Amino acid sequence: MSEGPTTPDDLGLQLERASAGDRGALARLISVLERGGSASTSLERRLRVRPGSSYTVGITGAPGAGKSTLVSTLLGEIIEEPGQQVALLAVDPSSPLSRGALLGDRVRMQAHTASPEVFIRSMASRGHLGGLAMATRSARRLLEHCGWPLTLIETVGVGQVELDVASATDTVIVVLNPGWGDEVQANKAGLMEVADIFVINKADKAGLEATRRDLEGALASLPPERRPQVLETIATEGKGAGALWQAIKDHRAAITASGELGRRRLAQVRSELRGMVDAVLADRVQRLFAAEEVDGRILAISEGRLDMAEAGEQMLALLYDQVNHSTTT
Ligand SMILES: Nc1nc2c(ncn2[C@@H]2O[C@H](COP(=O)(O)OP(=O)(O)OP(=O)(O)O)[C@@H](O)[C@H]2O)c(=O)[nH]1
Ligand SMILES: [Mg+2]
Repeated sequence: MSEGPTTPDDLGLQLERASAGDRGALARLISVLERGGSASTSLERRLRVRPGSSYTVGITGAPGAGKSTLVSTLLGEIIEEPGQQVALLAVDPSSPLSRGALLGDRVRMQAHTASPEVFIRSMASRGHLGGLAMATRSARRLLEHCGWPLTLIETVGVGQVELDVASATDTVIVVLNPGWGDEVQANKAGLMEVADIFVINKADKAGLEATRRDLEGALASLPPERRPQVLETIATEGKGAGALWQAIKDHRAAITASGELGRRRLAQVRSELRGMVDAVLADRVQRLFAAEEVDGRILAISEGRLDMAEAGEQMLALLYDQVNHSTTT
């Protein structure tokens, strides 16, 4: 694969092309974001939020819940509307276990890759511990900048990731199955916190009614305006995809009218900015601890010659020095 654009001139040109609908240019720019480094930073500097121009939907759920199958049928439903365009960012878990599934995804998604209304890209989730890769958030902004009005983000929900998805998307869909597993049960409160729409997929399987009762029982404690819709789908047969698309549109209309969307957007920006600063600091702290002068202090603490608080302050002083040095050079 080519290295893609790296000089600022290249980036500007590719961004123009991507904004004019060139999907190859868009794919190359996402690769720039994934690689990180200075080219990525200079691309980021060209991206501004375009208020009110786009919408993001997160789809999360346990491994194998049928998210990709569901998304694929949903894409079909969306582009049936004249003028609709939609981008999908599928966040691959780095686990090798998922390789087979990803191959399956590609085959399923192939039906859509040829249509000009759809842009599909899978992204690695590595690089940001357990969470939604920062590059995914950047890619979402790039898509918005390039005029894509709707972005779907598929992530495997394991623990923290649901919260991550909620802090990066406007409508959150949680996909469950009949007889939802123990890990989902254990995390029920967390899921209820983030879900705007629950989908019980694989509604052709046993245990559907019990799962619905269980879920609705749990949701009854929420105030009516915050109570998520519960839908049933059979993704492999395309059943329920139309109702899901309608539910997404209804949710969007409701949070737009109530002002909740505006609050969510501010929270998203806060979370992304915070994540960026955290990542830079973590990188600096890691480099600090790789330096030799740390070893002497560690030895001194372990031999009782230096106290932990004093050593901590010295380390922070070193960190500030490092920061000041790097901003003046
Ligand atoms: N019976 C039945 N099987 C389904 C349904 N939806 C998906 N499946 C099957 O479930 C398996 C997993 O589907 P995927 O769409 O890959 O699930 P996923 O949630 O994207 O999986 P990961 O991305 O690996 O977490 C596949 O074999 C699908 O064919 C359904 O509604 N009913
Ligand atoms: Mg999948």
